[in-house]
Amino acid sequence: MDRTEAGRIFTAFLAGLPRGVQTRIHILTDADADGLPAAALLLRSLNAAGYANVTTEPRRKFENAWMPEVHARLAALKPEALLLVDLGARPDPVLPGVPTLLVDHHAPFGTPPGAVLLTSYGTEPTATSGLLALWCAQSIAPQLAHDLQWLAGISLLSDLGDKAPFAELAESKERFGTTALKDLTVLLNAPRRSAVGDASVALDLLLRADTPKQVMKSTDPALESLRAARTEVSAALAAARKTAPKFSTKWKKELGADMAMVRLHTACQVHPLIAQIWRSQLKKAVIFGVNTGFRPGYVHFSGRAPSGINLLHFLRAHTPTGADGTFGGGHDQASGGALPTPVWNQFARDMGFGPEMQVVAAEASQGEFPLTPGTTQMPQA
Ligand SMILES: [Mn+2]
Repeated sequence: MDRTEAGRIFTAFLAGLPRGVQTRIHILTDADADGLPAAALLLRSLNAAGYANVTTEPRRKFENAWMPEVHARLAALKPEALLLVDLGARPDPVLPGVPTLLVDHHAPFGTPPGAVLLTSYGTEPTATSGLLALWCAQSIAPQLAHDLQWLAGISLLSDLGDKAPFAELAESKERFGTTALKDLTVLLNAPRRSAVGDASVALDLLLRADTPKQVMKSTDPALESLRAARTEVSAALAAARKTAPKFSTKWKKELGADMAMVRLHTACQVHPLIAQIWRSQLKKAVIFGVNTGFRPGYVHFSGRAPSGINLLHFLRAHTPTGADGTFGGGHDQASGGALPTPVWNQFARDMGFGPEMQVVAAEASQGEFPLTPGTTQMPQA
């Protein structure tokens, strides 16, 4: 997958749309600082190329692109084409009969029937969704893609870090300023990690922003909202960092490493950050952030593995009965899942952990679970 190939797939998909530039296109994207700039690049370049009816929204807390309640919300918008961005790829249908393009870089489980998968998975280095979106944008609106090149830089910083092996990151830093790019990346990632977990403010900001410096200097109230989310997440992270990991050697032979788990209880999505922080200290172990307070009735966990250890394959080989199709998604060295509490308890035992990783009913049902005003609570199934 490269720029030419991405542009070819994207323009071929657009050429097949039922009503040309009048087609109602909806973009559902991941809520992180890869998915958000990717969606902004796609929507703004489509607009610049004459597509007048394009809308977008970020995935909400707990959501993935294969939940019936998500499909119902998407269907209510009556889209004539659907773009799923940075959300993984699974073989199950999304909106049957609606032309669907998936733009993604995670290890796919499959492709929905009739959908087109534009993925960088399998190409090294692996382009982020934001970089794929830049390549798509370049194929239909080159001037705008040039002006908004920094959106791809943010996606690279967010998913691959400062050393991302893509010339596009160096170009972003050179043209738009390293500090502003980094500061904005941190802020864009905050809302989806907050207890409410709604990143629409961050996405809206990217739909009107010209440059990262202009955004960081602005008095836009959206920026204040991102800063408040950042403060909330920092506090949750500081609390979670106080807990020490527990270890299991049970799967050392098959996995190639010891396993460690750090347990935390917060409505904020900081379990991936905890895994990342401990990874740098436990260089030879697979480390999981295990969050018992993220979603009522569930345990969410996020793992990081040393290079050479394929955590994704290990998890897929040990998928427990009762897991949904998101278990073992992500990347070879960054994978995890969400399990109903009883399924988690069995899984934690199977992984060789004792009572310290068991979640009892009373604890599972307590905790802080604020809901976004105007949204409905997710089903507990
Ligand atoms: Mn991504």
